[in-house]
Amino acid sequence: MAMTTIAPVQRLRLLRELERKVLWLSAWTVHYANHVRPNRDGLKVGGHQASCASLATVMTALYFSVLKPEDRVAVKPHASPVFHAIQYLFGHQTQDKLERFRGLGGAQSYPSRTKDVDDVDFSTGSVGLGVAMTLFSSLVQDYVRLKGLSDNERPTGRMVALVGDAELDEGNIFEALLEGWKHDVRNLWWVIDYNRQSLDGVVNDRLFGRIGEMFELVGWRVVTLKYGKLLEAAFAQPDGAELRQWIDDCPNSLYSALVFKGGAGWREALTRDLNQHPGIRRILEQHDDETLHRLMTNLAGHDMQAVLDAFEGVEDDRPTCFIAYTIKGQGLPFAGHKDNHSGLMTLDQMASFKKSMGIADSQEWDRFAGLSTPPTELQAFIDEAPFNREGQRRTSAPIVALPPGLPQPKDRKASTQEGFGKILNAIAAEDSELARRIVTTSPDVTVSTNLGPWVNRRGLWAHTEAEDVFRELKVVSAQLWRKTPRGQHLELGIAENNLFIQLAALGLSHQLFGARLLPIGTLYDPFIARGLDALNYACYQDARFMIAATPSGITLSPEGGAHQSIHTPLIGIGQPGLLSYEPAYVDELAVLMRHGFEHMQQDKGGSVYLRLSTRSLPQPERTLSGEQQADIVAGGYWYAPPEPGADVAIVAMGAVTPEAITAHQSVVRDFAGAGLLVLTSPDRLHADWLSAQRTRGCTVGLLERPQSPVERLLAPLSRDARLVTVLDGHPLALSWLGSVRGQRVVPLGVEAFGQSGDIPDLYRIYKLDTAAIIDAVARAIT
Ligand SMILES: Cc1ncc(C[n+]2csc(CCOP(=O)(O)OP(=O)(O)O)c2C)c(N)n1
Ligand SMILES: [Mg+2]
Repeated sequence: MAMTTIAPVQRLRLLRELERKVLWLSAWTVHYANHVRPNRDGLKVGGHQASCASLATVMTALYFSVLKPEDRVAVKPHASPVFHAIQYLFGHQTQDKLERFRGLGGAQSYPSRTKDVDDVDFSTGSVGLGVAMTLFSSLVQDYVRLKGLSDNERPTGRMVALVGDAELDEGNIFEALLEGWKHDVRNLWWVIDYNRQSLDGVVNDRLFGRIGEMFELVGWRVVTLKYGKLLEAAFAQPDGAELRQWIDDCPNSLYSALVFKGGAGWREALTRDLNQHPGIRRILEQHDDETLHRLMTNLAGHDMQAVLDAFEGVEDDRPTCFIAYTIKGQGLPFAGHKDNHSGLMTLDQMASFKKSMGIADSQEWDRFAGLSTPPTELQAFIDEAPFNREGQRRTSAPIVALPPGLPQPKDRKASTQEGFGKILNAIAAEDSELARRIVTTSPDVTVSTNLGPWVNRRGLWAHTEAEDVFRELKVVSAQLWRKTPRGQHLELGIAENNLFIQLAALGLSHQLFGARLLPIGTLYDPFIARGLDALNYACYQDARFMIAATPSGITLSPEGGAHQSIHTPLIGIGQPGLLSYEPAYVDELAVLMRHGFEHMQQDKGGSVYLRLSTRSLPQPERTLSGEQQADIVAGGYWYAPPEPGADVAIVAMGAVTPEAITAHQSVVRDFAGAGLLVLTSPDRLHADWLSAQRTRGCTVGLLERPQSPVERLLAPLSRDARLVTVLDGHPLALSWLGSVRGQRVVPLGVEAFGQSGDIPDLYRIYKLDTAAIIDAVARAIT
């Protein structure tokens, strides 16, 4: 489409008009949901009119003029209505969905990639995470470009975060900043909405005095948008410097309170403090209360020209932090009041606001009502917005073909963690599409989670080449840490939040940058909890990745209680978007990793969690049939099938399987026909069981009643058979099995913090050893 150039003055006028409309639509959307739409349950619907107002200028400037199609944006959660209003003006959002804001099927409370229809790049909601997401996405953009995996004809995009000032209290932002600095991150814009207010109150002044310095410390450019053009002009008047000083010194809380009080309040305060300066007296005389209020609230974050100048002044790829001084609720009746965070305009306030916006009844959703520019001119300007020039911005990428099976190490004894390292090492040795698309990352536990061999072959990723100094100096080491733009491992510092956000960004590369990646992250299983919100965030956005969490459970023994994971199997079951497996043997792991790579690429797939162990187990001598492989993927198989109608079975998962095997050998002497069931995924079994129940619910009366894998597995046992379940993790992960057919369960597992010890001691005191399993069988029977 031919781009018409528009005169700066005209552009400014049109943007100011649109800013008004964006402010109106966002406030109206929230108002409609709370006061106009019928309320059936008496709950406050909410929405954040004040938090929206503070970003109306910045977002109008960005979306209608500054952003390019290749840019990707994380919008602070509470500016969701502003985002939806802008998309509505673009024609990407419907009135119907705005009317249902925060209602079922309506525009989402916080921008959502998966639930909103209007081109959300990054979901937000849990403050801080969306901000870091832009940083890690920028690294991913460079990763795929430097490898030629994306369309390199396209310009590099800027990753933009619109950040609430209180978000900077979240530690994960600073973890990300440090990591970004280490990796020489570029093309990153963080625009801080410095409205000096958070949820409960006023943001700490002392903290913000330091924020700019923190960014500069890690190489960022800091652009402060403090005073708008009106105030700048006043400062140029005689004694104007006094006025500047007064505002500079004004504590956040006083400034906010005066914003709320308005012209009379400003006059009183300025008269009290600065009346001795003739220049100030003149300024006060020249302004009535209304214009004085406009002057004193003319912060640069609400001054369209100042905002445009700031954004357009940055042309290089250096990460830039814009600190935009704004006012929470700017332009709304409760501007500045510290309680306005979740405050809503009253009916009266809305009526006068509506009037001031020039909007008549029933014109509330009109795209151009109340504006003085002809609609055709505004529409033409909107249509020309560079952001939409290429239409659909979300990309897609073909699926990476997988071999029928992954390489299988043939050790007689091995742990699943070793197996994981060897499988990846064998993949790394191949020149395959699979090998090219895998990218690994780890928070300083690359070697101790067995990723070392993969990294040795495939190299560390960096923007520029850097030799391994140890190698150059001929110091012998098993690890070859050569950094290159071709490298396929992103080494992170120890911060599990960063790991999961990095995985989220890598795992969305097909939709963000048109390049399919198969990301694998490794960490110690207990530290999933450390990054759990970020993991949840990654899954919420439907990012696709694999995590190998190892070591796990009390089986890591000598490492002690601080490193033992107990409830991670429950996280595996409870976390949507994450399919979790805990294989006992390496051949199972190879099947599951292949399935994982497939699952990660399917439309209705998701991410994969492998809970692995460092315990070396004798490996079964077997070649898995197709049926066995399918069972392993479905969640479990009979290691020793029961006789039909058997009264007892042992059910084991993961590292404790050898104890279950020995116990089973003993149990069958007394209970001929007792079975041993090995589970690989209670998560999958449980989900498929519930889903089958739901399907049956709506097909009652049909002859064919679908049975889920767990129902089929337990079917050979007698109705009142006893199950002894055992895993190195919380017993609840398997105890639900009793509900499937009403069979009684004696669940073994770990319920308390662990301690150092060797496996025999720990399995004994936590009752996971052979004797405990036999004993549990005896108890189950009596
Ligand atoms: C991790 C997390 N903790 C708490 C919240 C609840 N919460 C939402 S917004 C907010 C403060 C927002 O202040 P700020 O970032 O300054 O945004 P503003 O509304 O002022 O634009 C809080 C505490 C959240 N969304 N996420
Ligand atoms: Mg704030």
